[in-house]
Amino acid sequence: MCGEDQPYGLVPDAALVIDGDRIVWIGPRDDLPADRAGLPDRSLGGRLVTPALIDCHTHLVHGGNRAAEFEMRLNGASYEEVARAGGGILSTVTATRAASLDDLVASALPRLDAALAEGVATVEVKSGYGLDLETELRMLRAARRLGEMRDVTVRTSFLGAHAIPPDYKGRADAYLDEVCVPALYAAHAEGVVDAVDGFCEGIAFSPAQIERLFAVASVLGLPVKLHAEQLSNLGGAALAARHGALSADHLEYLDETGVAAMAAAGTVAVILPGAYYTLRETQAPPVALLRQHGVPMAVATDMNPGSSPMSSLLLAMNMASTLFRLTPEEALAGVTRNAARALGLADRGQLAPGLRADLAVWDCDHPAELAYRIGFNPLHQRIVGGAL
Ligand code: DI6
Ligand code: FE
Repeated sequence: MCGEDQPYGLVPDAALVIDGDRIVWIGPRDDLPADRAGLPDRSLGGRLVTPALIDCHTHLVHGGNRAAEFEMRLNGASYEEVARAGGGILSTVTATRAASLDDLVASALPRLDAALAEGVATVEVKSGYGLDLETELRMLRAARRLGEMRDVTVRTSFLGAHAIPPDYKGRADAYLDEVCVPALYAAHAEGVVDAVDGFCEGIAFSPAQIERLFAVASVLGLPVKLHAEQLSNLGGAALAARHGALSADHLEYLDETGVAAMAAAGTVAVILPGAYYTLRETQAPPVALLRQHGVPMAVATDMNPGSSPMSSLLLAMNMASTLFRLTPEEALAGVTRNAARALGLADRGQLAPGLRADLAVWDCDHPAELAYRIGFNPLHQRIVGGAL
């Protein structure tokens, strides 16, 4: 079992007591309090148990796919060139606008199931491929519907500030005022949004525009997070930190000023090696600086049709270790404890009394195996809210 203190918080020959959907006791089996000893018990066969995994950054609801753009890039075009040519995010916008709620749910379900099969029990899903009020809402409703169809907690982030739609080309401020902000109000009124996200980048929204969006989030009492410093350094992470952001995500071009601002604000660094890998980025996020400043690091898939068509969180752990030099222990904390924090969820991500009994049971001898293997899924079973 993986609890808190030791490396990985590993407790050999452990017992864990669950009451309802909560963990009520965890420790060495020999220390099990006498009043617990008589409870009906179930052996997990000496297997490794961790908190169920949390994928804290995905775009798993979207229409269509971008295999054709993948081919373009292999023929020499860069991600930014594809985006400027009207491809990229905007081609997914076209496909998503054309998709019904049922279509969006049906196409996302196999991707969600792939995540669950790897022990995921909490997943964040973003809007951001609608860029009009109706489609942004439809994406968020689809995400919520997925959460009703499966044993998983779905957290939704409003990402209306993901790209500028063609009819607002060159008029990002007008898009924010006329579409994005009204859509956010509508999503909030409908109760389908847990956080507000944005893409702060030369090909998307400026820091000043993100700041305006975050001011609205603050009025609505919604926490914020930000795609920051993915392709260039605009100071997005420091901006996010100033607004008390739950997380700043990507961060390849983050500098030490940004790292320090995140550390001071307690903002989680979500690193997304799938996008780094897919875009063949060469600048890695400043992991050593993040570590040195004590910024908690989370790891996620960024599961999206363009820059990270990857549904495997276990693979993201491996890539975070091999490409970014996270230790396997950091990678595991990145998909459990720190991922929970990146979503503002204090009730999960660790094995401790009082927390949700969301567990993953693995056919592994040691937790390092989770980040070590490539393309192999050692999950034995998921236990979600105490239920097998
Ligand atoms: N950065 C990303 O990596 C994704 N969104 C973003 O802001 C990419 C989305 C896409 O290419 O469809
Ligand atoms: Fe993303």
